[in-house]
Amino acid sequence: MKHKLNKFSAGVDYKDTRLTPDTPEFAAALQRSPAGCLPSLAINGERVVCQSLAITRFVASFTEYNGKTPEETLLIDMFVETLYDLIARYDDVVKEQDPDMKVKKKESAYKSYFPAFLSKLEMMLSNQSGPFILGEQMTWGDIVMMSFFELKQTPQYGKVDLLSTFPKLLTQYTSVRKHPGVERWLNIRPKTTK
Ligand SMILES: N[C@@H](CCC(=O)N[C@@H](CS)C(=O)NCC(=O)O)C(=O)O
Repeated sequence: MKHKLNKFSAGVDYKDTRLTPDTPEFAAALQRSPAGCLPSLAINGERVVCQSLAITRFVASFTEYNGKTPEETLLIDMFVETLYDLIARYDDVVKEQDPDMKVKKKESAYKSYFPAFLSKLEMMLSNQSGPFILGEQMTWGDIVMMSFFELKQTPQYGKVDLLSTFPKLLTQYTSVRKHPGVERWLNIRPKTTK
C-alpha cells in the first residue's frame, strides 16, 4: 500500500494491478519479479523491479516527498529503518505456527519492545518543528509509518491501538491522513478484506 499511496498522492502516473494469491497471474508475477516477491514495479511497463521500500524510495525521488538535501533524505531513512527494526523483531510472532504461543508472543511484544521502539520514534519526532519527519513537509517515510499503524488497526492484526500514549506519533498519523493527496487515495482505494 505504501508505494501505491506514495505514487498516487504525489501525482505520479501508474497503473495499479492487484493480484490474488494462488492464481496463475500471481504465480506469473512472482516469476517475473527479480527476487521472486511482490509488490513489483514495471518501469515504463518494461523493466520489472521489486522490494517495496526500494520502489517507494524510487517513486519518492521524483517528488517533493524525498527531502531536498542528502541530510533530509537521511533523516527519512533513519525513521524508516527504526520502524523496520521493530518489524524485523516482530517477525518471530508472524512466523509462530502454534496459535496459543502466537497470542502469548504477541501480548509480550506489545508490552515489552513495542513501547520501547515507539518511545524512540516519539522522541525522534519531538525534535522536529511540525507533525512530520521533516517538520511541515510530509515525506514518504511519514506515509510508511502511517501505513504500518493503520495495518495494526485492522481486524487481521488485532485492532491494536498503539498510538494513544504517543502524542507526536498520533499527530503524525492523523496529519498524514489529512494530507490532500493521501486523503484522496484513502477515499478511492479499492476495498480489501483486511
Ligand atoms: N522485502 C519484500 C517482501 C515482500 C513479500 O514478502 N511479499 C510477499 C507477498 S506480500 C511475497 O511475495 N510472497 C511470495 C509468495 O507469496 O510466494 C518487500 O518489502 O517487498
